[in-house]
Amino acid sequence: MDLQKIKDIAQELEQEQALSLIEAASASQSEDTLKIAVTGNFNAGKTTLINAIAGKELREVSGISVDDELPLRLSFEKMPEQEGFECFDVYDPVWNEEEVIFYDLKFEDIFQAGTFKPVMYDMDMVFYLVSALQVFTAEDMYALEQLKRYKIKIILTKLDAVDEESKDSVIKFVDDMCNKLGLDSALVIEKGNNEEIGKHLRGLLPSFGEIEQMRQQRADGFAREAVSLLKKGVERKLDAEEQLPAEEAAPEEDYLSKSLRLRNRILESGIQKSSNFALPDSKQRELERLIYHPGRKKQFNSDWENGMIQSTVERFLGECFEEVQSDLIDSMKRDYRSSAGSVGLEYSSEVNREIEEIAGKRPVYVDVTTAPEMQQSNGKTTKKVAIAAAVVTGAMIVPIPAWAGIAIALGTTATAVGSISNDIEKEKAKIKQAIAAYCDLVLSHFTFSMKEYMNSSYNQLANIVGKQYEESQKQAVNKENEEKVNAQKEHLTSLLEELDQM
Ligand SMILES: Nc1nc2c(ncn2[C@@H]2O[C@H](COP(=O)(O)OP(=O)(O)O)[C@@H](O)[C@H]2O)c(=O)[nH]1
Ligand SMILES: [Mg+2]
Repeated sequence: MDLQKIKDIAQELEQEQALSLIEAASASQSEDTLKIAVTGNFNAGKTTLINAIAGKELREVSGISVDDELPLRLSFEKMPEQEGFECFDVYDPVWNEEEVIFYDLKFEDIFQAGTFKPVMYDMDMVFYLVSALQVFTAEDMYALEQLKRYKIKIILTKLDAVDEESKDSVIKFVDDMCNKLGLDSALVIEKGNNEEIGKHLRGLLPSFGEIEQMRQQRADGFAREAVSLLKKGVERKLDAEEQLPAEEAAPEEDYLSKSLRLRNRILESGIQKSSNFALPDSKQRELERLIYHPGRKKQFNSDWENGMIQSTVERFLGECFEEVQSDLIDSMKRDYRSSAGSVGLEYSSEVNREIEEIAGKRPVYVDVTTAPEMQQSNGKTTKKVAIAAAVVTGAMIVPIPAWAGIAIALGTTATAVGSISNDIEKEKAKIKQAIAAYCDLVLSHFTFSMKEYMNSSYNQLANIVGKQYEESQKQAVNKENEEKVNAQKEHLTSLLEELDQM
């Protein structure tokens, strides 16, 4: 198995447990010295056993747990100190031949957050101590499960502390348990002399050939376990990635404020455009001429009354509107291009269509109504022509007040430009004046409504552009995310294939 490759994958996935398994699998185990971990539950008799092996009290045995107590290393030749251990070198010709090192390890020295501590990476064998007073506790079962890759020998301690009549049943229970766990039967240590213990333990040591095989098997076991952990990890990640594209990606934080700025720029262009809008004076004179001359010729008769003003004013305003409209469309397109920047280029043909849609509705509508005959206070009957003009821009209707209002304001005799009178010549000047005032009013209302029309058109454009910008940002981020997710999926799938082949 390619341990380096597995390690790389474990590192990439930040799988601590697999990483520690790989460390354990790849620890250098070429040395001849056999390393044995003496471990087991608190108070099981580990230190007592190590002392017995050493033939002297290396460390005081105690019924109390000392948290900062360093694990103990016992070797039988002069060896360099090992950091994190309390090291003892004991000369003993018998053990020296064996080239073995014992470690007195509490659970805390072995395990950390469900993984092995590095001290376990190159252990060859585990002497697992079980106290006869407390056989196979839950902690024991957990530890033995974790240590299953090691060659384990169960050592039963404190049997001397058990009632004579219970001993056999305790031993039987321990043997059955060992059997169930697939372990050799336990070594029972009666409290006896050190030489005896030494002899027993030496008998448990594996031969050179066995050591080689054990090491290989353990390394393979660790590596396989790491691979299967990694596979599970990759599969979980792949599952998680599958869920991702469904979520809408959030664009950069400031995209909304950018979109607001964009809207504002366009709105400001509209406000500026509309506040600068004015019809030239010549338009008023033109309209006055159009109304006055045909009216006079026809003596303001009923034909004129019924149609002339209506068609004249309507057509005139229609033409004015067309000029304003095409100018507005051009300026909206220009302002959009300069405000929206790169987004503007990307969407310009779409937005140009929208602009024509917004501004392109035919909006001019002028309504002229005839007022009923009215009785004047001096008894004369006057027929007034009330002219109501309205400019309709899209959904917006701005009515121009009825003509009658102006006529009244102008004075007593000429009640209206459209008054049917036999004495038109005499009233000429006043009629002219009234027509001028009428035209002025019509055109100033037209101007006002054109300003509104521009503002509302720019408003709609700003909305479209803002939304478009937000949409384009979202799409860009979504696309980027999707690409990332796809690349990650591809990568994970290839990792899974590699792990499958291991
Ligand atoms: N009766 C009896 N007591 C033992 C035996 N082994 C250890 N003890 C006692 O159990 C206690 C804990 O032993 P210790 O070696 O410190 O256990 P550790 O916590 O596993 O290191 C001490 O009081 C020892 O004297 C044994 O085989 N028989
Ligand atoms: Mg101890």
